Amino acid sequence: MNERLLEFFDQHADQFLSGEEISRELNISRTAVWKHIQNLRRLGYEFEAVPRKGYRLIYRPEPLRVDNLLEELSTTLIGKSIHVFESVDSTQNKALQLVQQGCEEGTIVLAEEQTSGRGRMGKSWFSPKGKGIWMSIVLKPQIPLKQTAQLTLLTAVALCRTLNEMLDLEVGIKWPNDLLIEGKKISGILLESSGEDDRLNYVIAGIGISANLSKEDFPEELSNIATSLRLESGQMIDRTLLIRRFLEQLEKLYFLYLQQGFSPIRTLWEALTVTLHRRIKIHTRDGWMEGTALSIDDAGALTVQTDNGEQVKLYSGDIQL
Ligand code: BT5
Repeated sequence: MNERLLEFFDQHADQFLSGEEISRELNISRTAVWKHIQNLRRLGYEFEAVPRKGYRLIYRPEPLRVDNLLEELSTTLIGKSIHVFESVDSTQNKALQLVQQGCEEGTIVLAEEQTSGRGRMGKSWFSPKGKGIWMSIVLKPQIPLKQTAQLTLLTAVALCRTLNEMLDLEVGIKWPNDLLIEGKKISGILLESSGEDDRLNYVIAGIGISANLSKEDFPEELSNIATSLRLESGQMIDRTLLIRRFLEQLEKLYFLYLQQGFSPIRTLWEALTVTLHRRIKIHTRDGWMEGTALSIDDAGALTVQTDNGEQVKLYSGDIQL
């Protein structure tokens, strides 16, 4: 029925169709029409509904095109194996299962929807169907455990550069793991890793990008603090193309990192961050702290000068700009 309904909208592109017209065409009740529209909304379709005019289809989610991605992707390591799911609890969990089965470095998990997407420290990540990029990448660099945080910054630089190149937007990095446009969050990065004897075994880099969410898609609590690339750029985002460009950029920087260490990544990060050389308020494990963000060090830690002149190094925290 969903397909017949979509076909009917296709035959009348950009036009309003009244509930009555639809119910006649598909031979179903008006209530059934409303239910099917609601169903399609849950699948990521958007309709404008105007009293006495009816419904107009305004957004049709483009499914992630893995064949296309694999065909065009020019990387040699990242994306060698790509797993795509319609719906998962979290791509991080799927990636962990693959790691436990011995998957190769560069394996990727993508999902159209996450039902329990997560952020750091028990926070949740909103991941509606067909609207964003919800992705996990398995990396296995031979580095000491204490350098793992560098990979968060590397991933943020790769994504920020990709977005700045593809879209006419000013995307900045907020330490340690957020990408912002005009102060609103469009992407978050979550690193989950395991190691032993001070060496890293693997890291699963989780990347959430709010690509094509509309204003109505965001729940109330996110409406003032989050935004999407579509809302900011005024254009639909080709998610498959964005993923490809990002993976290519990520691999370039990852190879640079493996050859030359963190120093070149740190320089790139410093040029893209909105955190340094300004006053910040930061929520840490020990409570709130205020001061001036001075620099990041080689481990990716942030040095903050507090108001009593003391310099404090932070390894994690949530900054309020
Ligand atoms: C993050 O955590 O920003 C890391 C988010 C990582 C998500 C990806 S999606 C693929 C992979 N699978 C997963 O299960 N997770 C990863 P944090 O810094 O703790 O920020 C979480 C906060 O971001 C929330 O408390 C909200 O305020 C905000 N937020 C949640 N969903 C959002 C969205 N879709 N767009 C923008 N902001 C959002």
